Amino acid sequence: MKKSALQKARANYQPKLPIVLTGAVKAVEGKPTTSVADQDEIKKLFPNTYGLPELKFEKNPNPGPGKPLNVGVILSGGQAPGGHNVICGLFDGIKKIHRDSRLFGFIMGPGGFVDHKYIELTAPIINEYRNTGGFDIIGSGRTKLEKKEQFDKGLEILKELDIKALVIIGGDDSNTNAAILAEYYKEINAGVQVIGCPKTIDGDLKNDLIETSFGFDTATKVYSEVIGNIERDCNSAKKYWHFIKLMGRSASHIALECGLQTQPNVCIISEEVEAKNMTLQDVVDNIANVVARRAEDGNNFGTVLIPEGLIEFIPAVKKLIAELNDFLAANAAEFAAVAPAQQRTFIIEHLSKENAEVYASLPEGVARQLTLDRDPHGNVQVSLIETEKLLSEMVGKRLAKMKEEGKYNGKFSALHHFFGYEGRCADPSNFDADYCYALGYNAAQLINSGVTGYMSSVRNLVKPSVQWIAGGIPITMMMNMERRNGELKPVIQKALVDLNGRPFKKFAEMRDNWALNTCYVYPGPIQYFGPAEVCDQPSITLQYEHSAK
Ligand code: FBP
Repeated sequence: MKKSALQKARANYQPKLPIVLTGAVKAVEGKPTTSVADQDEIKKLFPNTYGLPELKFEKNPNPGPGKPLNVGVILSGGQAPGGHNVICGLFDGIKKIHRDSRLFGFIMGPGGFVDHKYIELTAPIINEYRNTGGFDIIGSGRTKLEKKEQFDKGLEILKELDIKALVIIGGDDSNTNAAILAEYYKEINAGVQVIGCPKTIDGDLKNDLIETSFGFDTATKVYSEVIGNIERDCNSAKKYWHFIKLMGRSASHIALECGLQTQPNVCIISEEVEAKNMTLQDVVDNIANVVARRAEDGNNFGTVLIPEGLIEFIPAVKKLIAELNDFLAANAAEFAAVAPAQQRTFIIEHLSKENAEVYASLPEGVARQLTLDRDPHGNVQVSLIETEKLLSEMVGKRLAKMKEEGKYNGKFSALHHFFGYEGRCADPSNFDADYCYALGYNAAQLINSGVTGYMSSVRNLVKPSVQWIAGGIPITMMMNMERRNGELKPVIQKALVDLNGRPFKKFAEMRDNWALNTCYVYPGPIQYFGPAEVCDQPSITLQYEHSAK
């Protein structure tokens, strides 16, 4: 396959490991853990894997002889930069423990595990993918691993290949399933360990011991580069308002990080919209006011960042979605039989009065999307809702009204963008290349320590990578009970933007200035070679969250 000059040069990059992982390690146990909420329920559901201690690796001056490890790996859910390096680190880690260790990759996500589709990942294959973006080494998928039959079917292939450990690289939903699988294999004495790895560009799988999910750093740097380019265009032509929707299914971490990097005129944070109990019209009015104030200074241009999950955070819409989820889960067949043209009326007739009114007030496209198929984890597919167009249309209408009232006298011409897929498979930044390689290498050490139901944890990430701390945390520790598809289920608690956290507070201090004055910052493309201050900076979110600690 033809390679670009950068690809060839990048293949030789040697990710930097935390110093502790450069030799043999021993796992030191910390305190027993409890789940973040609903302790009694989670304990009951995970009798074999609840309450395990945190683990931290330390150097082992007297290691015993290593044994060969056969390991399986699955990439699950949306792509995130650095996934290949997790697999490369895992491969190198198990080979270091014993050169006869073998790694098997299940094809196209959890589905490949259940259907016994796999390849052995050998050194020539691994070497082709070092430091590259994408998940194409084995592919990914969103099949939800949750049923006993799937676990049993998967176990058949694990037994056949003599695989003793499975590494699941995924987001909160996939790691929830990793915990359920770990519990089940422990309960039936299957002799298979399950280890999770924190992946998602959305940045919402994090806590004190998982400081960030991998891929967030690279994806936000790619989006920020392009937002910066748009801002510069916008500031040159001075005639368009750019409405830019950014991926991040639920939490607004991506929008906030890109906002901090590029200083746009408006950056909406869904969590704030929810906390302030705002309506869609409130959000629109806020943007329209900024447009009008800028127009007074003769500035008929600007940039607006919109998080993908906004709609779901508007309290009235959130309530509506909750009722719709339960209703559609319970009446799937009946709803499927209704002709598309009648579906809106059918829904309105079956919802509670309050939710029916909200549903009826939504533009046709948004209303339709809310009733379309959920993803396998029961989530509304928010990336398909064109919020950027919806908002700009509503802002246009509001401005027209303000004009009539003599409160606005400018020009409003809007352009729309959606950045998501542009960043999910980018070549990992140095940060993600190092972090991912360390996560994979560390997963090999967790397997070698014999534990199950743990997530690979590498932290102290604002320090140079050699100073990173490596260990593992029980996945059950991150869980609480939530309603999914009409039922209460144990799931990893999503980390939303903390409105009391430093990243949001810093943003809130500066945004009024950014709104009126043009304060754009142009981050430029990710740099892989050059001085550390240009190439190795972690995200601003991570810096604000951890540099003060
Ligand atoms: P994960 O949580 O699986 O990492 O996915 C992240 C994401 O990129 C979201 O930001 C987005 O809403 C979703 O995937 C889109 O997924 P798909 O391309 O499968 O529709």
